Amino acid sequence: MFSSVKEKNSGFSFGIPVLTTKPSSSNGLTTLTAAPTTSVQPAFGTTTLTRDDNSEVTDSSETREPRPQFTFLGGQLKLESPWRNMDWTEEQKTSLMETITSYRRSCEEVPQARVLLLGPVSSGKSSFISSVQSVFNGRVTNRAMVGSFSSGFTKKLQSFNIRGKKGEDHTGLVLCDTMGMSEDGITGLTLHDILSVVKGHVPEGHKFSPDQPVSASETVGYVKRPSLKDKVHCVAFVVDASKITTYPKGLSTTFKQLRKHISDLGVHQVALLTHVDQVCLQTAKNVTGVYESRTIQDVMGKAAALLGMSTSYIVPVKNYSSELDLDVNTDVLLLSAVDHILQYADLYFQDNAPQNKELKTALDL
Ligand SMILES: Nc1nc2c(ncn2[C@@H]2O[C@H](COP(=O)(O)OP(=O)(O)OP(=O)(O)O)[C@@H](O)[C@H]2O)c(=O)[nH]1
Ligand SMILES: [Mg+2]
Repeated sequence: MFSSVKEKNSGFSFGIPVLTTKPSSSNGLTTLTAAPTTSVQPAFGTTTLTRDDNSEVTDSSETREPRPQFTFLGGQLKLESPWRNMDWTEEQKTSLMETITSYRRSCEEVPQARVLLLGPVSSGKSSFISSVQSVFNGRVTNRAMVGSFSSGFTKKLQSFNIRGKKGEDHTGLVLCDTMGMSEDGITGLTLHDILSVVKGHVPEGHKFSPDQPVSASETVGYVKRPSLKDKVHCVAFVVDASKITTYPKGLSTTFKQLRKHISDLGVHQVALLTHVDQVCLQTAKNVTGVYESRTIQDVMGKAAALLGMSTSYIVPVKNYSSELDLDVNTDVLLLSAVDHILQYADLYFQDNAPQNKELKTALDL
């Protein structure tokens, strides 16, 4: 039913040259430079990156054993073959759009799969929703950003029906946007409020406030007895590739706690690794290189450690941020992420479909 990406195991791990973007004055393009603190540890041969002060960071490790799996290209580490296979074509884009548009839950009771995006502030949650909408709209739009940029950050629970191509009905997917989660345990969305959303108690449009936890007595419109359609059916964590090594230490503990509680509710979880264009120059130039980039493979490993989940649940994504036009490769990557999410949302329905529930209960007895 779904066209999943196939993973290949390469089993190498290297340091990440974190790249920062600097707007170029004349042509409006961005240039990528390595942050001054970057340590470039890998491989053989010589790789040269430029610091913010334009001095060169050179890594020459001729004494090490050659590793034939990848080659250097333009100062970047490039694997000789991609570690996940992806078909970067218009046909693949069309096929993924059709799969997503025709997606129907394995559970009649629920009209749409509700997927909650969760992640630190500015990780790219709203941008992902906006980017997916753009693909289906056929042009780059920033609808999900309404009300977010004006106040700085997303504060409310907002659900977005993903519409099929122009003139077509809604897909079977609703993406739910929230406030950025707490990185320090003080600001941002709390564990309590997140679990209230997952359980389906929080009404649409609810404005989160760390001082006012969601409660039956205080929250206007609190859903006391949520039905299956009110609940969240899959959680997609969103983390920023360019911040993976600088997120506060406590964030990993928060993610792991959260994952345990969400798993206890029977909800499957996946993750989106955004901003991949900001950690790999080749991918910034051409997103088809995403699964050939050693840097991104390495960041994926670090994201997996941060989230406490296997890399097979994580997909890289490049959101539309400053672009004005759609790019077919970026679309394929975005649609593959949606396809990936839907596979795990569907598992929830398989587990909770009345006939399967009866079977599960019988097996549990
Ligand atoms: N280069 C690049 N920029 C991105 C990407 N995703 C998001 N951005 C930018 O990152 C910034 C934050 O993105 P948002 O989508 O607002 O992040 P958010 O997670 O919704 O943030 P909060 O609502 O504040 O929690 C914006 O300036 C986006 O344009 C990406 O994949 N690549
Ligand atoms: Mg947002």
